[in-house]
Amino acid sequence: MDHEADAYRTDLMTITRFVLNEQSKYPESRGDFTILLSNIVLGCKFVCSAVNKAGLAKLIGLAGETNIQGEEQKKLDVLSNDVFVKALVSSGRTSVLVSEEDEEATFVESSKRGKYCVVFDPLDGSSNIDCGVSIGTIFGIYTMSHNDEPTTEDVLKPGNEMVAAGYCMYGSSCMLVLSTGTGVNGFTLDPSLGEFILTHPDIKIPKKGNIYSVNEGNAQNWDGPTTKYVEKCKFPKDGSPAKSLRYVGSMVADVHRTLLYGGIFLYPADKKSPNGKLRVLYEVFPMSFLMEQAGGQAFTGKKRALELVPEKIHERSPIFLGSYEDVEEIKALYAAED
Ligand code: AFP
Repeated sequence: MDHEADAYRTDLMTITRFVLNEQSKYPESRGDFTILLSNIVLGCKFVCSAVNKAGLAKLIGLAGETNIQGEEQKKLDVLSNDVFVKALVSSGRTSVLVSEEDEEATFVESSKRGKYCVVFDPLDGSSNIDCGVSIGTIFGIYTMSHNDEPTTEDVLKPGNEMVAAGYCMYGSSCMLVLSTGTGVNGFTLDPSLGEFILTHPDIKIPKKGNIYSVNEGNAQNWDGPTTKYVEKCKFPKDGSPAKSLRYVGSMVADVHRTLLYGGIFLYPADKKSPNGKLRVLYEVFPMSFLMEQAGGQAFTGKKRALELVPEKIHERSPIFLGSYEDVEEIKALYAAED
C-alpha cells in the first residue's frame, strides 16, 4: 500500500456512494436498498459511539439499573436494539424484523412497510462489553416475496435466499463488512468525517489458514469429528506446522480475523448443546453468506450452512466456517463418520 498517496487520497468511496454505484447497474432499482442500508449504517454509527463512551456514560452493566439522577439505565445491548428497530422501521423499507434481543418478530405497521425483512443481532458478544473487547452487530436481509400480511415465514427461509449480509465490528477501529451477493467489501469508519470509507475492496479469504478458533473449554463434550479435527490442528501428522489458536468469544471479531487472515472458526455441537450455541438467522447465515462470497465455506456438520431451512426464528446450529481447504478437512471427517 502506498501510505503517502493514501494520506492524501481525495477520492473517498463512502459506503453510500458504493451502494449507489452498485444500484446504477440495475436501472429498475428505486433506491430502496440504499435507504435501508443507510438506516443500518446509522444504527452502527450510534452503537459505535455508545460503545466508545460506554465506560464514561455508564452504559455498561445490567439493564434495569438506576443512575445517580435516578433515571433507569439501559444496558448497551438493549439500547442498541432500540436504535436498530427504530431506524429500520422508520426507513419505511422493512416488513419483518427479527432481533436477537426480542423473543417475537416485529411486524411493521402497514403504513411504514417496505419490501425487506432484516434479521439482526444488534450487539453480539455482549459478555465482552464490560472489559472493552471487540463486539459487533450482525445483519442479514431478505426480500418479501408477496404483498400479503407479513408472517415469520417471510424470514424462515434458507440463508442462500438472503440478498445481503454484513457485520459491523466495534474494535480498535469500527469496520463494516458487507456483501450484496457480488463479493465482500470492507469499510472503515473515519470518525472525523462520520463516514464509512471503502478500505478493504473485494475481500478474499486465503484458501488455507494457520489459525483455528474455538472454545476449547467445551472439548470434553465434543463429538468425534470435531475432536479429531482440533487434535489435527494441534498435532498434525503430515509434517505441516501446528495451527495457532485464537479465540475472542465475540463472533464478529473471530470471524473478521478468519476472513482476513484465513483459517477456521468452529462453534460445534456438543453433548450439552446438541445444536451448538449460535443462532441460525442472525449469526450463522450472515457469516456463512460472507464467507462463501469471499471464497470460503460454511458447514453445519451435516450440510452447507446456507441450505438450512430454519423452523424457528431463534433456532441454533453448529457451524464450521472459514478457508475453503480448512472447511474441506472438517467435512471429510464428518463424511467418514456416516
Ligand atoms: P454473548 O453475546 O453472550 O457474549 O455471546 C456471544 C456469542 O453469541 C458469539 O459472539 C460468540 O462466538 C459465542 O457466543 C461465544 O460463546 P462461548 O462463550 O460459549 O465461547
